[in-house]
Amino acid sequence: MSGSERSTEEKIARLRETLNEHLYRYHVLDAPTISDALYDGLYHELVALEAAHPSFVTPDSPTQRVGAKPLEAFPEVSHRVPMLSLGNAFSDDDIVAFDKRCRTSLGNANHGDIEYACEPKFDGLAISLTYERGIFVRGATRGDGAVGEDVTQNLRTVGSIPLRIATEAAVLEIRGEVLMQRRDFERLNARQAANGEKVFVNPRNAAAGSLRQLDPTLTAERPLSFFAYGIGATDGVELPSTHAASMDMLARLRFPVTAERAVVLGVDGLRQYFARIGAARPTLPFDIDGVVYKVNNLALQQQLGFVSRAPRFAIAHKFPAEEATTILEGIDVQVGRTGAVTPVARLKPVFVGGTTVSNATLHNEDELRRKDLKIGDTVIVRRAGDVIPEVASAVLAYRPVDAREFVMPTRCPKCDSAIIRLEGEAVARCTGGLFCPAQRKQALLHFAQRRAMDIEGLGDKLVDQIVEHNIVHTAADLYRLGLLALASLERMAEKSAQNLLDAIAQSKQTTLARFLFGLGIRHVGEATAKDLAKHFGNLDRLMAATGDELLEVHDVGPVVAQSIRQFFDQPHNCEVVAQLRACGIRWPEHAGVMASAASGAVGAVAAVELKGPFAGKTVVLTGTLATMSRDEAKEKLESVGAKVAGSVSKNTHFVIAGTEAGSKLDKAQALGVPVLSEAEFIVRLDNSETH
Ligand code: D41
Repeated sequence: MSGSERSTEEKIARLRETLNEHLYRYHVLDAPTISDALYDGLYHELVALEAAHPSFVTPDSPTQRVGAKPLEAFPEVSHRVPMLSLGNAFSDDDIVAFDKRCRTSLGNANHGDIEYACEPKFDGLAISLTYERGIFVRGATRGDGAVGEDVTQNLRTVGSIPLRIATEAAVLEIRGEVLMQRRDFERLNARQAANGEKVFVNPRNAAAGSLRQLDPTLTAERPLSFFAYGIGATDGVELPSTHAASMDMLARLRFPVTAERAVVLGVDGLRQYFARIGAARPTLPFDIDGVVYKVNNLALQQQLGFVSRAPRFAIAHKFPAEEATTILEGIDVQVGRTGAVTPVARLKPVFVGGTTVSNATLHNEDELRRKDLKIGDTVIVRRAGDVIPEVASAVLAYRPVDAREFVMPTRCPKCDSAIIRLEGEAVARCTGGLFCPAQRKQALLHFAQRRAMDIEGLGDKLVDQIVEHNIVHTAADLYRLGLLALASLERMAEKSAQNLLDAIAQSKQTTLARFLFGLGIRHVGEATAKDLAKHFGNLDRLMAATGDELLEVHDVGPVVAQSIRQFFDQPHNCEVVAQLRACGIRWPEHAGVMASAASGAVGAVAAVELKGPFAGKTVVLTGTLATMSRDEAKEKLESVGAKVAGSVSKNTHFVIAGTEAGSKLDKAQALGVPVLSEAEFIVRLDNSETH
């Protein structure tokens, strides 16, 4: 390299440092020290130098934030460590219960009040940023927690996200929320309106829409912000021992971390924090929908672990619902799967809690009377975050003289059968049963859902059509569908009709628990269906069980037992079950807990064949898992029918790789054995049947 080249390279490096420093001061510290015009001047100087000397361009140059080409679609990214979701708390009682759960679970490991790290709950989109040896290499949306979308080039345009950080770590993954600050949102909407373009309803939607642009130059024009709230996968870094210290570390690495974070002690500390942030909420520059509490000590977090996909060590405490007033224009009725007739408020559309609401459930007749709602009333509509909207009350002072009382119809609007309400029951029901198209639709959707028979592609619109055209009456009819009947439906090409038939055929191999849940017996949810399947092991035994025998099942009480008995006492239901079996629906049967207990046999429960991704598979664990210990992972795998082996061979079905996985991972890759990330592992566990 010549002397002049060296000095050009140095000049470029200096400019880059200067510009990065000003970006940090502007976007993260919110304290710029130079004017926008001066910044732009320096920026264009760098652009010109880099254009003349392309070999000196580095990935962390501020010029690399823009200019990437539009994508056709976002590629998928597997999260190495799952992006868990957060449980919700809405009341002081919920918080007391959360603290109690933590203290109880920690038992002796904890003395006195628990220390909690608290932060506002940003109302944006959860994302992950991966840095390798300090360079930003990948940004992804949360997706389902296991697999998200690669939005790297869009995230590069976000000024507060550093393209390079001062760490030697081989991998450091930062998690946080992308959002749009209120001021930026107002400005963007004004600009959109002036250009005759779409105006966004709220900052969250604006942020989501901006992040999901396939053309990064469009994202670059949208003022997005980022706040970090956690750390995901790491490799080659020592993490501090508390969440608060991790956040301090991120702040030192120049990530935006909220100034509103705090560490408090016990429930009283949580209450004070909630009150403080609640009071500050209107003056914050961005929308928040609550606060988040996390057990501060990371070792204790690890010990608390998680349930399903939410950590036990953290909870989101949501702010009370937002309210708005509007007019109750009418009350319609909706017929559900079990025939329950629900009054639904038809409202003059009103903007509340971030969205426009035009319908709200009124639950049942008694609730309606208790609230004294009349058609024509001015009503208060309430909505909290992602919770369904409800009509809280009527403003009696505004009641018009011609306000009308709601009268529950005596006949079903869908099938004209009688609607009756039994003594002591809150709900009125359509007596049409499966004769009623509304009930039939709901029953079919329930049967086909992922957690039941899992018939992919059998959704709302399709069920509407096959029921309206009288092509399908019962679930058994699904298994007799032909290509011709399906292909004649609206928006149904032959290819999608065939896909649906394949999905229906595939659903025949199932488990007893899924099948039972799918039948839609009142009070038999997924958990009860699993308990019943485990207890009886076989459908005929369950169908023949007396009320008393049913009561022996774990968690089955008199109401559930009676409902099951009533279901199988209906010849019609037994007929459908028989038809379904005749159509080839199969599940592995076993002796059942009841049978083996009765015979006095010890350990006589036949090896149950489970359905699921790990059933009968040989799995090897390697590396460190972030959300559970090695023993827990082994236990979980075994409970879903896997065999956990110590070494990788060509007979290994999966290797589950945590962070810092070593030679086992190399061997798996050499042998072509599928490797799962921790996140993929957890999502698959969730889809597994357990012993
Ligand atoms: O501000 C937030 N929206 C926020 C979200 C936050 N401050 N902390 C969070 N912490 C977590 C855990 C404890 C699971 C790492 C979160 C989220 N999760 C989260 N965001 C979206 C899904 C989960």
